[in-house]
Amino acid sequence: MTAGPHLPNDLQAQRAAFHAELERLSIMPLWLNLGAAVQSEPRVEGVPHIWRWRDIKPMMLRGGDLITPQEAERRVLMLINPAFDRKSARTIGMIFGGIQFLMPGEIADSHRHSPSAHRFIIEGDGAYTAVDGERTLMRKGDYVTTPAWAWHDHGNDSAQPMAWLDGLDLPFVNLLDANFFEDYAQGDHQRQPILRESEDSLHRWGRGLRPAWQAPARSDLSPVLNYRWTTSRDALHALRHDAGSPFDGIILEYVNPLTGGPTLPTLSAYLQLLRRDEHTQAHRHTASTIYHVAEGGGGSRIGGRDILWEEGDTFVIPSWVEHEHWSTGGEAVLFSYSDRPILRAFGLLREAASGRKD
Ligand code: GTQ
Ligand code: FE2
Repeated sequence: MTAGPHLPNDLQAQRAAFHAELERLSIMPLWLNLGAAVQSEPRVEGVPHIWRWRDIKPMMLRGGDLITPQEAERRVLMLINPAFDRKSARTIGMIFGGIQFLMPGEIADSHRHSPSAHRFIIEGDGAYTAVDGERTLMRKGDYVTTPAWAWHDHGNDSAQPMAWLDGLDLPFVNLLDANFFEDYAQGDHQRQPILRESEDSLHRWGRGLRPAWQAPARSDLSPVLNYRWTTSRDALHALRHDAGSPFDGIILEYVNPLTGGPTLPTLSAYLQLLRRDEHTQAHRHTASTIYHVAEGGGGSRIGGRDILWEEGDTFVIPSWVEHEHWSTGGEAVLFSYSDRPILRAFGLLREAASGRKD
């Protein structure tokens, strides 16, 4: 396998010539790059990282003065893993995270694309997102879905800046060379018409009852537009006396009510409560995760390094890196999302508790 110095000189020379000729034919011998094909476990390029809200917030306000959403298409501060190409639109694994913000009175025009998106509201109260003819007013802590190829636009009719964490499956879609985009703009119309009452999708599909006269448009996407913070948080606290997961505490997955599965084909999202003095056990899995601190503070030991976080911070845990979480000085609530459905669909999901003995 290796062309070591113990080889006769003529064989070494013949191999080198052979490899050079192959390369001119765009052919590589597997034995020169065996690691590209087989690895005893993932060699993960992305690194654990935290983006702090105290760094992001002032940049967001400056960005608000410097560029309009129209010029930007979407005014988003992309969170790019330090180990990745600046132009990769990749935060970790097969997922992207970015901070989008709208100043009072601003709108972001309608468009649609083949990547799937969802959002978790960080700050502000009352900007809207419209998706496929329904508009929802967003509040801090809401979780909003934007399925692939759905028309969507955002607008801030409130008096405060509005910021949210965007999650998209951009690295996956780009890897598959399947990224399509379309502008809605039709003459003077930069925004799609609103065809349904606010909360329509919630009443129709999100209450444990469904309209018996109507079949859902499709079942592989959640028909619920906005999973309200008050509802999610109430559910979390209602279950607070359960043992929960040893690795995640009380953790709830946002689900597609039609299937019980993830809200989007490529993204799963969670809300988790770390109770006072809770310290979870370490584990690792092949799903890559982006965390956002919704409430409180604490820390995570990720690959042996402690990252301390507080409300508004966003951090990532790469595939197959051991991690554990704890709350500090009270309770903490973490929102997170991962590429788990992709791994699961292809039989690539692995999970293992840490071998650590306490
Ligand atoms: O809000 O429509 O962060 O299309 C990246 C691409 C947000 C959006 C992003 C997008 C959007
Ligand atoms: Fe979009």
